[in-house]
Amino acid sequence: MYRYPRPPSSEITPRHVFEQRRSLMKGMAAGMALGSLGSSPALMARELGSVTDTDFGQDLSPTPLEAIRGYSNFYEFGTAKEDPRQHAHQLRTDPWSVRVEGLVDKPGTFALEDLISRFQLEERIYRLRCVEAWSMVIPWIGFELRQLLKAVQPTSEARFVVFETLHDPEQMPGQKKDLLDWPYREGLRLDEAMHPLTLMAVGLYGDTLPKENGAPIRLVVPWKYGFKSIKSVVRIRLQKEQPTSSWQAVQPEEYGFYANVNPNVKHPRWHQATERRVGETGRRKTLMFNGYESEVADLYKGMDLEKHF
Ligand SMILES: Nc1nc2c(c(=O)[nH]1)N[C@H]1C(S)=C(S)[C@@H](COP(=O)(O)O)O[C@H]1N2
Ligand SMILES: [Mo]
Repeated sequence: MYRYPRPPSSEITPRHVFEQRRSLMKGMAAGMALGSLGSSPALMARELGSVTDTDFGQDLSPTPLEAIRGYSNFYEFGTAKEDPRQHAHQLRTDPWSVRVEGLVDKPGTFALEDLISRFQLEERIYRLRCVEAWSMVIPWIGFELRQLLKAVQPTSEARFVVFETLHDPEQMPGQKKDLLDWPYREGLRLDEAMHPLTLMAVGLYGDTLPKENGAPIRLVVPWKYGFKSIKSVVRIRLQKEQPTSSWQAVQPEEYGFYANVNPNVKHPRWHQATERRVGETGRRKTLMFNGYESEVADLYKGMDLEKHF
């Protein structure tokens, strides 16, 4: 179903991802096919393909762009919520490429513009629930990670997918501090990575990704706590062993490998049964798997979710 909750026009940046894409593909034949598009995000979303709204309730009105940009976690640029907005401009995102390697038949280094032109982009309006018990609703633009994984052809040995953020302490001064096991690293089971909800986002609100939100390409796994959705990805590796994520490495009792949003599994520091939607005053009940239970529960059938938190 096509549905685009239209934000106030002041929140829409007029340049949109398609103009970016057109300029990236300047001189290429594909650029001509995009030439007839109008500038409205709604039209753009329709042209991109489907708009997936997996919630039939009222709780998917997107959080204003200013809040999404101004309240974020990106420890490479500082630990306060407003730090990334202030400092992420230092990140150079062009040129950018993503190396995909490990247990695959066709490893490769993909330039960002190749990923954008090769895979079907869609708008997906997803909840994002941070383990710190705040949440947002973000209208992402991206492609399903499974498209990229299929392209590199995982071998029968591959069980897990590891993601890494750029490691460059000159551009990302937070990496000079002993906060995390840099570069920021996350992992998924291969079946989680192949799930159709799992996105590689290259934009939000109809534009390219703001740097503070993980430009130019980041992972989005909407049923897991936000820390799994690693930003500014440069490397994806398929492997046999379950990896240890950067957060798990520093605080294994707080951050598990699975990190599925679960109101029934306690966390030592934050109450997980409810959450504060950024911009709202009251609290909402946290939904099992962040509201995506019907789509993802099968992935965890028979697993003890207290133990595999
Ligand atoms: N590289 C990197 N990725 C990261 C983080 C980070 O500090 N560094 N923070 C994570 C956390 S804790 C959250 S909640 C989300 C926040 O994404 P947003 O700022 O786009 O809302 O990014 C995740 N990805
Ligand atoms: Mo988070």
